[in-house]
Amino acid sequence: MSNPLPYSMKDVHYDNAKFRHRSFSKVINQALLTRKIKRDCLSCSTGKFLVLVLVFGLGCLMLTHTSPVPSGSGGLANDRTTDNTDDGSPRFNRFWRRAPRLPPRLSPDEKGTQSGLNHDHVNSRSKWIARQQNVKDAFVHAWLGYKKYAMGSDELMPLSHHGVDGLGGLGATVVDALDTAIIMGLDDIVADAGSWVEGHLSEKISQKGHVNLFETTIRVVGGLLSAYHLSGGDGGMRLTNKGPKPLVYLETARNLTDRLLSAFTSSPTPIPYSDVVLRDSSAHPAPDGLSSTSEVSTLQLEFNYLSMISGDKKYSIEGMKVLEHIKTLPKEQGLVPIYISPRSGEFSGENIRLGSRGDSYYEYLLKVWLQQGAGHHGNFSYLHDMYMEAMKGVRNLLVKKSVPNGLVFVGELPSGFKGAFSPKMDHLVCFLPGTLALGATRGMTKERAIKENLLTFEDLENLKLAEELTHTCFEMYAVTSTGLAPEIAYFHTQEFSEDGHDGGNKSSKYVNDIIIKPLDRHNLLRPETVESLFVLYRITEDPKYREWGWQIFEAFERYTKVDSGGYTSLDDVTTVPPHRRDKMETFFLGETLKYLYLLFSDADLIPLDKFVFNTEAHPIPIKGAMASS
Ligand code: DMJ
Repeated sequence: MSNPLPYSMKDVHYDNAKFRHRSFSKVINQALLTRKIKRDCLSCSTGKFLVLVLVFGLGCLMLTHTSPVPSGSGGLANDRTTDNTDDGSPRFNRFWRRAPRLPPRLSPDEKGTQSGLNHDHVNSRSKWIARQQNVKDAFVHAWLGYKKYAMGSDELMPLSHHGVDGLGGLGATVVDALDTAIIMGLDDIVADAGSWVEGHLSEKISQKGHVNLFETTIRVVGGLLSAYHLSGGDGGMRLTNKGPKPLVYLETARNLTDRLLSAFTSSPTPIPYSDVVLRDSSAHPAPDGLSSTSEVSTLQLEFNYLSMISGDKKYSIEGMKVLEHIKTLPKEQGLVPIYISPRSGEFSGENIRLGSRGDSYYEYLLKVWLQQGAGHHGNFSYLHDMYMEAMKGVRNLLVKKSVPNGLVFVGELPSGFKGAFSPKMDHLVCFLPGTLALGATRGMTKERAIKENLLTFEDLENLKLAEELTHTCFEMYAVTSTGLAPEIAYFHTQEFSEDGHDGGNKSSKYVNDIIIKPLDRHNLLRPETVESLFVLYRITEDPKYREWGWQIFEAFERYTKVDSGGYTSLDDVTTVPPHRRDKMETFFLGETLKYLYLLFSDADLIPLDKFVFNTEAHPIPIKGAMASS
């Protein structure tokens, strides 16, 4: 049996006429032939001169030119070294056995990547540009449905063609969508939304009743502040010329936040009440007297930035008092109960989770610290300490693996540390991988952070957990019949299992790992998983996150798009076709489509080392970072 030729020998016979050697005799023959053909021309003295120059030039070329044969190329490289003199100049005898000019030699692996590198790069870039355009088209479709049937209402009911005020009646979809339209370069929508804000929002603010402090801050104040920055407000950047003057956004945000401040000033402790009546700037606690821990601690990015651009410190002072107060409260490994009392200032109950009412407490510990320049401005390091301690608590107390296939998930402690562990994970928890990755590298790529030796052991642990949890969050989509995640999933563990409640996609490897109970099967078009895919892609540069995002986007297109305009929530993601609810949440435009668009964009569009996204995906500049751009 003959041995196959080693790779280097096969490569010598590379057959490409472009690179083939022409012998010296061939060159002379060809010159004489040319001379014969051109005899007439030779009769003129210019012609003779040109032929002489040609022959002389060719001779010089043969003497001086060396083929760029890379080292390690077997026989050919040896030929070249023996042909060279000590000082590297070629000998005359190289004429007769000079190596053919070969293309650069590549190992089989390199061949796979490099030979098609540019081509693949161009192909892949145009693929993502096209997919990004699909997301933009989806946003336009969502906006046009809202504009046609619900302009000025908080949300669109896309099936019944109505608007509904589920958030107090401040036109929340307009403001939530505005900065997404700016980022996507959709000038017509920016003009529409901007002129609605200028013409109607202040009046609504002065007339409306009840609003929730947290929802109004993250969606409306946050949206206005981002629109202010992205339209050139504080001189940072200007992505649009459309809409009103940026000052309109700032003044509207101030008018609204001045009223929201009553939630702080009416409370006997630094913990604000949950609700505000806008028209008379009064505030009161929720019926049970309690505020959500995540709600009172998810106002500070917005209030700090408003203080910065307005020059009025009162917003920042009130907001930061909450975090300074929570710093003093007892915690177990940094984890906190999901309720807090504005009356006593203490946590209430023992329920611990990173889903609803707990989630963005952990997110803002990190992001407020990042916003303040990660310790470069003022003394905010206590926030980072609280964040790191809490993440250690998450790893120690809440992270487990499913059976049979070992998906890593974050469960809950509904009765506190001494009570039983529940393998329940809200879709809301899928914000966590993005936050963990951001916290580990502070927005730079993993490659650079590792090269510059910037990651501690704990950062690496958090990054690893981020990658594992992002996978789990993606599988919460892939395991269902529609390819869309349920609102809540349970994980099959040694202690917990429940038959007959799988996601419906029997070809998923994880169909027995993830349990979806009948009451948890709805999908509200939520953003958390695509948010984490975006952050993980920016940080790891692993294209799988983009592919997963595209798969999720396609499922939204297939099952939630409403022909007459808009997208709708679903009742049950495990059955096809899914029964549709009649509601398009504002965060579908404010967050879900924005994160998908950014997932498919270049990394210099809203870079993670210059902006933090508030919990509603409104980008806010990091203090001091814009100056270095
Ligand atoms: C959004 O309003 C915010 O992301 C909030 O922090 C959690 N819930 C929704 C989206 O799911």
